[in-house]
Amino acid sequence: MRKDFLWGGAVAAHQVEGAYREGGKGLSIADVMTSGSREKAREITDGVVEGKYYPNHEGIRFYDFYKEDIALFEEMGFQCFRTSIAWSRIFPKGDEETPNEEGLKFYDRLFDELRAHGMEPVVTLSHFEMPYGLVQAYGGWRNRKLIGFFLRFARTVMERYKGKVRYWMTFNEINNQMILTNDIYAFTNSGILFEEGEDKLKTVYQAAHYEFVASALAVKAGHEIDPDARIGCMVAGTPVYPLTCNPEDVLLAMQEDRKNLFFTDVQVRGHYPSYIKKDWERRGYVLDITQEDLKNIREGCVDYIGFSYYLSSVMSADPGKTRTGNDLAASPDAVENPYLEMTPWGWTIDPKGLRYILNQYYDRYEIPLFIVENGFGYEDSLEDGKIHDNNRMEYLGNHIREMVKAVEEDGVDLLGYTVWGCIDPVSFTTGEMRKRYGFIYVDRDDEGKGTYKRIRKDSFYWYQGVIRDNGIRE
Ligand code: BGP
Repeated sequence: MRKDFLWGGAVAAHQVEGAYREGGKGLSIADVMTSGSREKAREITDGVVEGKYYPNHEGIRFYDFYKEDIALFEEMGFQCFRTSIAWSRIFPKGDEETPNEEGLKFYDRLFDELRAHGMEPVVTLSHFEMPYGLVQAYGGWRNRKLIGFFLRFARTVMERYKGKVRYWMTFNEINNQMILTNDIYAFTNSGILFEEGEDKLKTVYQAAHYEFVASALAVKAGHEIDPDARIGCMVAGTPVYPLTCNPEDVLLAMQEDRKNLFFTDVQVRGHYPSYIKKDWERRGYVLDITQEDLKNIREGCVDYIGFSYYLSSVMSADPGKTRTGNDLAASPDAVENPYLEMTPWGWTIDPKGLRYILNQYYDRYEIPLFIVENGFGYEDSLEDGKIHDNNRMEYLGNHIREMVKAVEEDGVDLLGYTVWGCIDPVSFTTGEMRKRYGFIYVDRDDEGKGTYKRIRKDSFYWYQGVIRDNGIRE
């Protein structure tokens, strides 16, 4: 592992901060999503509706408790901490000309606190929490105007936190919106609410294009503002395997994989790959793409690839095979992997897939990588004030071993590893609290009841040791 390898944890503003109306904050898209469950999808409401329950409004009150939480992270030995800046704290509706000073001050305090405790902030600009005002007034990222609003936001925070924040990422899991089997991802990625009969794929391609331009402009601006800044993209890293060695399956898996790789291809290499141009041609799509856009994309390549890793998927060309029905698989053709177990939320557990994808990215792009999310969502139980989360330690341990092999045996250049939800956050896909990820338990349930007390789980002490040893090797 490199000497300056960054061990730490990750969250996103909307899943932990709460205080959704404090300090001049505007509504974000996460503020209009109700809670859901494994069985029932979260509902997107038209503004905040009386009588409905919105778990992100309170989060885990990180806005109030960040100092004591950071002290706990320090105790674990974190060298970095990944979070996002809630765009709607800085530009409450999204299209204002001047930023909200109170919002900026909150992140000054947060980043100062992290630095004072020896942690490098790793910051995502847009993590599923754009201002809801941009959805209402502009239709989200279906509108080109969003590029300007995003760039104003990016410049504002990059200038303000110059010297405090060195690691940035532009759009969280930008490739999620290709999952068209569930409309929620177009909303959380891009603030898009589909209309009846709309060609969803075309809309998503267009939104992604505007985001590519916005991301590239932010990378260019960030480098001008602070030559020391390292600015990455962020994708959901999902390896795609063929079910069999039947060439039909292999080809299908490759095509499916391109739905993910397309995003890194553009953001790392700075141009659209030919397979995407052919896809548009075949479908008769003529998108709003200017020569200047293409120039900006070319000039705004990212410095590193940040990615999340949770699961892998499998493709089969055989219509007789049962489809998973898992809405996280981008394709309705995804089938179950007979070799892998799943979490109670139906996510495959595949540590080797992490080594696989680290190598896949590094072979293809040869730029540094950063695992900015990996974690185990589980319903922990509290016994006599303790949480014995052995399965989390096993899950993370197995992934860390594969990560170390990718670096030390395969030669992948990896900047760091941050465990998702290092302190129990509100789940993104279901809005639940019971799907817990943390090393630190937060006393809050799915109805929002609880004391918000923080309790160290067994994994807290375990991760402390992993960081001390700089990995696991046996
Ligand atoms: C990723 C998101 C996170 C996060 C994580 C776990 O998709 O970037 O915001 O929450 O997945 O997902 P969930 O919370 O739904 O279990």
